[in-house]
Amino acid sequence: MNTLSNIYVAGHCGMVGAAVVREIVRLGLPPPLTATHAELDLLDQAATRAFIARHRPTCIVLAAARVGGIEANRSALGTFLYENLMIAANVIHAAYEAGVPRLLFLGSSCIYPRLAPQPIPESALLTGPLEPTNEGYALAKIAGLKLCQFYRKQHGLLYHSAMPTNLYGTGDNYHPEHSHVLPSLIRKFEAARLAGAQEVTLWGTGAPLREFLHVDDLARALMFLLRTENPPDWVNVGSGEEFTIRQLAEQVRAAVGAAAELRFDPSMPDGAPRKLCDTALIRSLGWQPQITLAEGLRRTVAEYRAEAAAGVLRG
Ligand code: GFB
Repeated sequence: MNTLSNIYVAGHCGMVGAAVVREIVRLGLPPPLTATHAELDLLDQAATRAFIARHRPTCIVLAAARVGGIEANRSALGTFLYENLMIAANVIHAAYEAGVPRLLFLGSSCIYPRLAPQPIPESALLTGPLEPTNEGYALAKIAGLKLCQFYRKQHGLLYHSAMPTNLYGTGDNYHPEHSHVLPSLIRKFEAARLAGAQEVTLWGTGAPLREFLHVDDLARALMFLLRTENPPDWVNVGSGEEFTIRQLAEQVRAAVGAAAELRFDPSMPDGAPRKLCDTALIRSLGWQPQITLAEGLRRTVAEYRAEAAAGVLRG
């Protein structure tokens, strides 16, 4: 069976899901099956089972999730655990019951221990304590990854996972408190540029290191994995380039064309000291990132300005 003939993209309105839909179209594949949150609440097990049983997709990309940056996670650990656990359990189990032959589950590099060896290999999973600021999200993503791995073994279904590093790009969330660091810095520096502000306040110390991958590179990796005959149970996806938060802020400031000085608020959390993904495995399969941070920032700042001008910024 051609498992790419009827792909259900769960979470198609989100940054990752929308990028996957664009990649499916770019590849000339049949238009994917989608359902908005209003049409289908993935927290509702019965509705999720009924939808998947009715449509019987040949493949599911499970990109739907409750996501957010460090403050969103830290302030709602229970919500991030519950909602991501339910989404994973409902969709993965409904896929199994409907005999969906392939499913690709999206996790995150935060599933690895806070002090995992760097770069972090896939084998570091469950070898140490998690980063407290996103423990809820991480536990839910670990459970989803394991459910796919166990159903693959128990039922012979090709359910596998991808663990991306910090993502940014088209359709990102720019909420002042709940967004991830890169979109937050774009919003802060653009506001400073427009207001002629002399200073931008950032969280933490600026010392932690983060790796960033443009969401279009991730979408290419996901469709690459779906065309890989025997993919790993889980595989890291990253750019291999890391920067301190301070270095990132300097690059965002330059991309925006702001002049404001950086000020750091150490009362806000730093989170994990470093989260560089070891991507030797996916590279050995044949995937490579294509979008540098400089090019990605140039595109994303332009998209941010267009969305702000059109009044359609998310978050
Ligand atoms: O992307 P982020 O919010 O989350 O990055 P994580 C947080 C880092 O950026 C911390 C610093 O070191 C913050 O102190 N930072 C500086 C800021 N200024 C800001 C700001 O204005 N906004 C934000 N958000 N951060 C996330 C997990 O961890 O990684 C998610 O919480 C997910 O669940 C994601 O796994 C990939 O990178 O720390």
